[in-house]
Amino acid sequence: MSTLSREAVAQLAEHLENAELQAQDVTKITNDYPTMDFEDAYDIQWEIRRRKEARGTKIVGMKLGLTSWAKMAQMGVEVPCYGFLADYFSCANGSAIDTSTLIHPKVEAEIAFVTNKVLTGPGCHAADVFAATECVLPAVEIIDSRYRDFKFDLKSVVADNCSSSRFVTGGRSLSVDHMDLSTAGVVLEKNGEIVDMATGAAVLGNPAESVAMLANMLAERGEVIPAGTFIMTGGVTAAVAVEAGDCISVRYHDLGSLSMRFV
Ligand code: OOG
Ligand code: MG
Repeated sequence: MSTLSREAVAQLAEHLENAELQAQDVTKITNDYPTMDFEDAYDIQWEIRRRKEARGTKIVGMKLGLTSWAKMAQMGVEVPCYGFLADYFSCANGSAIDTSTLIHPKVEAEIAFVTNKVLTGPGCHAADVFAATECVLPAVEIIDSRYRDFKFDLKSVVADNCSSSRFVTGGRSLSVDHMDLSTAGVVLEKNGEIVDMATGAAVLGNPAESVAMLANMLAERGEVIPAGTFIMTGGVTAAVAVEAGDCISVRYHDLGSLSMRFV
């Protein structure tokens, strides 16, 4: 049940999108709208998406956030969320990422899926996801909360498209039946030093569960995951802050590696 008027949703979407486009942080929106609910929060996110599409931006995928204990503990939020990926979020493997367009970026190592059949909730589960997966591939997300000092609650972060900002993918793609995603290791390096590591099981036991969760959450709004969707399943480790001058490299078991530098 939403509590905000259409005008308030439109105004908050504009406010948060401007914060993103101008790389200017803002205070969390629940400070001013303490009674807003989750439906309001997703209404704001979908309105930001509508604003971008109206300007010609293409939506190139979806992401889940807060799907590992490492991330939930880091952010103090214990429920996963989803967001969308816009075309200009995508950066090539090995590229230089301009920090002047960002507020306070952090990187996360993730495992991504590409679907080849529509996935529909409620009741979508990991086996449905395996049966609808074209391939899995490595991804690094660069998150950049629009909220001051990354301080938010779940409703505020949902409205802010779950801090989505940039992502890098590439490496090597594999079919899901050629690997065990739960034991697939990931090693995250910053400036040549290992800063964290994890396996795919960090994400809900198996990252396929994260894709199923997306289908089930979208069903609440009458939406599905179309065939051919690129989906990032959420950081396997805590996110690592980066600034201009930093180099990040992530090595994945069987999926190759991804790297980027921040300028
Ligand atoms: C929210 C987004 C989290 C992930 O992979 O867990 C996320 C945040 O931590 O700012 O993208
Ligand atoms: Mg993420």
